[in-house]
Amino acid sequence: MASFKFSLLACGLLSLSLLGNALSVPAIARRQTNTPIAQLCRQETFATVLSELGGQHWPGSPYTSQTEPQRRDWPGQVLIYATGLDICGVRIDITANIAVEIFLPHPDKWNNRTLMVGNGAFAGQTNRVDMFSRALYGWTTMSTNTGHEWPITAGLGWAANNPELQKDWAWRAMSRSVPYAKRIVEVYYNTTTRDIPVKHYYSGCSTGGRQGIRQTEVDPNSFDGMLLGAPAWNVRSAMPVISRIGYISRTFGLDDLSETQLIQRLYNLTVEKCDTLPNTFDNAPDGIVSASDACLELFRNSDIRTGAVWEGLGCLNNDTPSDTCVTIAQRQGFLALLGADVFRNPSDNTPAGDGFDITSIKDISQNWLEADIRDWSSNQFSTYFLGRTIPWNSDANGTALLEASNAWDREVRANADGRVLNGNPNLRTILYTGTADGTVSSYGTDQLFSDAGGDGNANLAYFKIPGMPHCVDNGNGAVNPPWYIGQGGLAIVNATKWYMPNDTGLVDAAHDALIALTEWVENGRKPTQLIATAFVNATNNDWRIRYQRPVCASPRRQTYDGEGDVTDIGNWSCQ
Ligand SMILES: *[C@@H]1O[C@H](CO)[C@@H](O)[C@H](O)[C@H]1NC(C)=O
Ligand SMILES: *[C@@H]1O[C@H](CO)[C@@H](O)[C@H](O)[C@H]1NC(C)=O
Ligand SMILES: *[C@@H]1O[C@H](CO)[C@@H](O)[C@H](O)[C@H]1NC(C)=O
Ligand SMILES: *[C@@H]1O[C@H](CO)[C@@H](O)[C@H](O)[C@H]1NC(C)=O
Ligand SMILES: *[C@@H]1O[C@H](CO)[C@@H](O)[C@H](O)[C@H]1NC(C)=O
Ligand SMILES: *[C@@H]1O[C@H](CO)[C@@H](O)[C@H](O)[C@H]1NC(C)=O
Ligand SMILES: CC(=O)N[C@H]1CO[C@H](CO)[C@@H](O)[C@@H]1O
Ligand SMILES: CC(=O)N[C@H]1CO[C@H](CO)[C@@H](O)[C@@H]1O
Repeated sequence: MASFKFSLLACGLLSLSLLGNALSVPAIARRQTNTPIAQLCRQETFATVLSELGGQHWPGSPYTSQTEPQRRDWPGQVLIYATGLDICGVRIDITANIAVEIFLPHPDKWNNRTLMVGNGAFAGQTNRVDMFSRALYGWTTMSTNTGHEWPITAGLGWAANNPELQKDWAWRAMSRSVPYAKRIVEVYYNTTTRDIPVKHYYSGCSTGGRQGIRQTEVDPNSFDGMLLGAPAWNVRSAMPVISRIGYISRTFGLDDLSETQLIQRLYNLTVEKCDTLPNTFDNAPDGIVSASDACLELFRNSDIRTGAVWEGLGCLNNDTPSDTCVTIAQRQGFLALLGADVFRNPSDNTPAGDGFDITSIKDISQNWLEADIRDWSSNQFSTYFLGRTIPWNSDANGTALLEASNAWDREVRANADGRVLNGNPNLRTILYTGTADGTVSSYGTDQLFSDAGGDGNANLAYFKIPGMPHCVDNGNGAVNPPWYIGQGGLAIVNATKWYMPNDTGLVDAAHDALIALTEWVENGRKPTQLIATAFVNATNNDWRIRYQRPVCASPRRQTYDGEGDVTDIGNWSCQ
């Protein structure tokens, strides 16, 4: 099996690098029908669906204009007859702007499952990397462009004065793409006549997580199982809160750039003070703050001028700015960034945001404090989505932004409601988040879990991964904790990283949450724990295993037995 996986992936990369040259590759699986993929992957094969559902088929049109966006591209050109891989790729423009893309493995290699993968942020483009990495393992994968073709790096201008495009992004592109893709699958594999019991899955993180829930609201029968990471479900509050991050960072002087140094020092201090904490479940000296709530309390309860907990930042009670001093204002700004208490909904005075875990400070910094991002997340959101520029500093409590954002969501309907994950007997959901997530706060994901019925929902399993930033390790972690559970979205980091480590044997229900989900949906085995993996250096494509640790489904928690090597999985259990 291991060598099968290896040759499959190796062949894939080889033929990609030769850009579709007809090259002979070794047989990688014995076919039953022996029908060459080129014979199946023809425009005529899809003609039925096209005439039935409308849309336009674009065989083999290369996506040369999209090599850069989001680094999610297939490295090379589009495949339509990926002969060496035995995958048929097809893109259909359902409307003038909504496209769906589908990768169809050869029928003899198909695992009878489909996987819709989600997108990220406001970017418009099909997510080919997540599609590709699972198609190699026999999944039929599909993805929507969310209704616009626009690299995230080009900002949010695509949405300007265009609520229809915004609705496509919010839910409509997905709602058109899912049934369309399913129908393609039906026809391509002849599933009805052959009586194949197809199971439909979903995997996405951040906006991708939100899209899965939103699609389930539109059609509760869309999927049999969903793997949802840090769903950005609360868009209407999150965007104003992100604007507030810009406001706070400027007000408290966290944006002058000794920033990297400053943020690193604040982060280091949290680890120094909270790596282990008495009277909490975190007794592991592993450089990872697991009991982050208790840690935040420790900092909040310590006098900002004289409290010993702040000592490591220099200039305690002597607020003279210097290279080695984190000023009192900056310390206040640090706490303000983490809190939701400043920013309240105008209607009912409830906190607009959920606050961030204390160790998410590096993720906050990387994702929101940098000047170019701060501009698009605050000003561009209000300018292009809300229809008028509401500057980050127009209103200290954010009332104007929040009101406009709530009004916007009443029309566009981007927010997703976790209650839809409860009470649907045909839907199993695995939800996960990282406690160092500074983009979609893990407290927000806690809220979603609670809305969805929490531990009382037998069809829901929730994993909180200590030390994991947003969706994936985005390269800012000095610690690099075990976070890998086969989640989607690694394409955000670097498209050359096909997330499947082909040589580590991790593509199984113990290590890979999507495989665990299939076990649950198809065999009734609900996952109670997953083994999370840290690699030697994922940023550098070095996928050798560094160490592993269990992560446990709520309400249990990964617990160190108190003795021996903290990187030895044998010294951990779910309690
Ligand atoms: C898919 O379903 C068909 C029909 O039930 C079955 O013959 C085949 O073995 C299934 N394939 C897999 C990989 O389970
Ligand atoms: C579908 O399968 C049935 C039964 O095997 C077969 O008779 C029919 O020709 C197939 N249709 C297509 C379009 O392949
Ligand atoms: C933070 O801690 C790391 C790891 O201990 C260390 O390498 C780094 O120099 C520290 N950074 C600062 C700014 O203190
Ligand atoms: C927000 O600030 C405005 C003034 O800018 C004030 O009128 C309003 O009462 C404040 N709202 C809340 C909820 O604090
Ligand atoms: C991992 O690789 C990246 C990219 O090459 C490099 O910048 C980083 O220093 C490496 N990290 C470690 C811990 O070696
Ligand atoms: C992706 O990673 C590869 C290998 O580490 C590196 O050469 C390349 O520059 C990276 N690409 C981007 C866009 O970061
Ligand atoms: C051990 C092993 O087979 N590793 C391979 C995994 O896939 C990459 C990409 O094809 C290869 O470069 C590795 O050699
Ligand atoms: C149960 C178990 O595997 N314990 C391990 C704890 O860590 C030490 C190394 O520090 C191992 O020797 C033990 O086997």
